[in-house]
Amino acid sequence: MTLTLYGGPKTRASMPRWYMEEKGIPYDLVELDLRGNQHRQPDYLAINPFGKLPALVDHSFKGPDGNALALFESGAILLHLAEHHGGEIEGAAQRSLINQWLLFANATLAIALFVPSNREREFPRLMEELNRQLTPGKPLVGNAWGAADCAITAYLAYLPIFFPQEDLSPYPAIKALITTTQQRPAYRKVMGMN
Ligand SMILES: N[C@@H](CCC(=O)N[C@@H](CS)C(=O)NCC(=O)O)C(=O)O
Repeated sequence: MTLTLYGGPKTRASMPRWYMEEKGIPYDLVELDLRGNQHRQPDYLAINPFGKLPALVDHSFKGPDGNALALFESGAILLHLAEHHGGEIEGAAQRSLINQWLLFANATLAIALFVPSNREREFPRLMEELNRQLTPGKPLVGNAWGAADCAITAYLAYLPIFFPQEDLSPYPAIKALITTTQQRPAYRKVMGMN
């Protein structure tokens, strides 16, 4: 298989895995047991020296050491998949916009959701604007569901899981997106909901 994803249940590996499932991109999945410290073993550190999940090995590219290209960071992995396997990128502007949403998801949205000191300050403001930006059924970039949708939606769909007490009724577009996402077969498969 050309692509090997290193992941584990309830990790950010679900983002690139969901993307590959939606796009019908074949991949091998290697699940590491975080509790068993498998992500800190030398064979995995050779792939991601920071010992974090996910990582992707793409055998169709060579890395700087001459071996198959190994990538870490879910956003970088998603952009690579979008560009080289998802057939998503039609030009420089589209690549930049996808990159913008991937960085927003991982560097801004994730922190507003999961870092408690930022949550109070940032959460309502970001949610209000995201609610305006999201139109049910309309991709964030381009004409088809893609990497930007995958990253933003993956975080939003964590809301009912991690913060079930949060009232999402002020954000109807986000609520609708979460509901339709939970019905997508690829999402259900990756999240173990079947
Ligand atoms: N910014 C990174 C975060 C990676 C990350 O923190 N992964 C967690 C799982 S979701 C992990 O590997 N934790 C184990 C550890 O840090 O020891 C990404 O998006 O890939």
